[in-house]
Amino acid sequence: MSWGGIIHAYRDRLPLPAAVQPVTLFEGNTPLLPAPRLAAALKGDLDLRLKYEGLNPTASFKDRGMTMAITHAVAKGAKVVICASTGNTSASAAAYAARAGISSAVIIPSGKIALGKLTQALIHGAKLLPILGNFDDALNLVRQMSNLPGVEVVNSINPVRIEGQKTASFEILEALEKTPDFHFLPVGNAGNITAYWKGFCEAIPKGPRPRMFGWQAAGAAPLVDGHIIKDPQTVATAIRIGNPASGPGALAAAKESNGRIDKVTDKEILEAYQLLAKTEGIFVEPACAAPVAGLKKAIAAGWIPKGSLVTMTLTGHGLKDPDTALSVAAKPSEPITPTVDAARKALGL
Ligand code: AN7
Repeated sequence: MSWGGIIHAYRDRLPLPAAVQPVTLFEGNTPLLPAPRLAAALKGDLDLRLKYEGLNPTASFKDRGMTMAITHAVAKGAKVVICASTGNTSASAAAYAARAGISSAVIIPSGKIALGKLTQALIHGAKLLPILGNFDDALNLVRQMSNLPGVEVVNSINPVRIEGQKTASFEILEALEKTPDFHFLPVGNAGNITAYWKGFCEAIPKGPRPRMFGWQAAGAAPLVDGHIIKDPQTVATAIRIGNPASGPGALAAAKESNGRIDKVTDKEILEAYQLLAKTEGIFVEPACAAPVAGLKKAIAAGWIPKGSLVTMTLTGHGLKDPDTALSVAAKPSEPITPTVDAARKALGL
């Protein structure tokens, strides 16, 4: 069967008006890659599989929820979709709105959006509104604008977003034909961990289900620290969020699954980011490295029994944030005259 997107694949498990035509870019159906070299580098005796969501149409997991949100918005007759975003939601909303022939407006924290995400929103024709504030301030503004006529909010406070994102859990279970012991993923506004847990609960009604391990950045870890963070800071701008809208869903997922929400430092995130790229050939944006760093911490702490099957979501592609990649990678050498001698000398061959 050819792939036609998550609504086509899972329509019977998604809430949709009967006759509606999906707005889709054929999102989903992302690979679940074995990662033995990364597992070994983390000193873990485990079977690690990476759900590479950076291979969605706009290069992040947001497309699963956005096909649902834009399909609903069009069915309701919305003319404009609006969202607050740390970048990926805005890129996805802009693309799916273009696909549907409606307009989009995105409210972003000024100066804190990765270059690729900003580029995507602009090329798809979104109205981009930077604010003097962070993501939490942007979401607060969007909530206050949600009753304007013809406007539909497509943040994950819109419950159909969560519905779309839960399909990643279905795909993991189908690919493995068994249940992972653990599932690791980053946590920002906490919609995705809420969605994965919903997906696992629906697909495995009687259990046992994966233990959910969600990871925040240490400078933006309200769910670990137990209070709102007024001025969240992290190199992982995607998860620079101090007051997550779906916080209760994340805490419930961790509690009900006997999992945990924990944090890792920016230093640990940047180390894990490079390790993943170098050991497995998989390039992600910094937020995705939070669960990689988290797995290292969990293995060292003895939380992962030998032989465990661990799945991990890599939420966005590395090309989203070239600036961070260039800031940590080795610099190219100076230009040479193109002779074998000069090339051998420069390359040490
Ligand atoms: C790559 O785009 O919040 O815990 O506005 O872009 O569901 O918020 C992005 C979040 C993880 C966290 N990884 O997911 C936005 C936004 C990447 C992300 C998260 C985001 P949630």
